Amino acid sequence: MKAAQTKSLTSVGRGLLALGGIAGLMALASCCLTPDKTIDVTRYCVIDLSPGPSAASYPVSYLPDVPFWGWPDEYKTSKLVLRKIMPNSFTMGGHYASGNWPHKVTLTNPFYCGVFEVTQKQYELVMGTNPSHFKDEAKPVDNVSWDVIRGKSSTYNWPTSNAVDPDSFMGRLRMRTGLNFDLPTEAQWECACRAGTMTIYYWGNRMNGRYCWYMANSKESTHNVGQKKPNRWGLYDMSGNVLEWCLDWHANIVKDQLPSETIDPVGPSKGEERIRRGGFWNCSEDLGCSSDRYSFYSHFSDSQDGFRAAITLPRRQP
Ligand SMILES: [Ca+2]
Repeated sequence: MKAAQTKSLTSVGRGLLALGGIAGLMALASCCLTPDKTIDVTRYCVIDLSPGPSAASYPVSYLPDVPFWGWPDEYKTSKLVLRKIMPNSFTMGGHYASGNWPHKVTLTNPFYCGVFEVTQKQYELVMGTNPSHFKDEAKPVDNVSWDVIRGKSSTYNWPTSNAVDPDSFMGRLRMRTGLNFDLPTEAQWECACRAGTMTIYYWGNRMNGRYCWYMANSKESTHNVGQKKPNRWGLYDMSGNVLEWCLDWHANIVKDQLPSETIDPVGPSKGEERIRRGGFWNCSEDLGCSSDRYSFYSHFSDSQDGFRAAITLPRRQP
């Protein structure tokens, strides 16, 4: 597409220059500088965390696209970057699934999903602490519980309420950015993971170590985020590295009780364990697929457990 646009502009430019001199050059400049109205200038949301854990606010900015040379390291340490995902319908569940039967899900709100798992440096810049077992600033933060990320009071009991503890990771991000930060719902997570695919993994139907860190290539450790190939929407490590907490309570999905379509699912109203998704550094190859589900008590955590940030947007954008 970019090559085609360049060729077109070059052709237009030659024509304008043929008209002669400065007038032609000015027309060419105007042509080249006219913004493309199809570009979403807020496709990527960037939070500058460098003011640190005591900051009153974090600067928020937006980008229309990935930088030409890819995401610089600062987006894995001192900045947090999330990609916008538009409302859509997709088939959730399927292959190898531990009870995750295929079913149609429609998400009616756009949402931002973290391009990377939240790293240790990012966590430390927000919270001032680093609980991780595998230490490195660009590795995903691990050993974090659902309760630590959102708050452990029963007040913070998704989906009864979307409130979070003001002093939790999500609470601090909300207060310092004015944005509706939270974990993704399980449906948002799988939508982001699949990125429009219906295959077993988001890259195809067979395990491929170029896309994820798992038992066969992790050397029993997490790794810096963003080193493997991303999915079609540019999200990294959706399979492998650390498991990612989702908002939902866990419940078995009963095949015969599934509705024909679920709209904006938020999970069961109560449960004992919260959902985690996406496989991890020590999982076997069949556990890193797009539909596999894990769960754990919300106050527990170990070296498998990390997360990805999300922001659900209003249904209609101005
Ligand atoms: Ca992961």
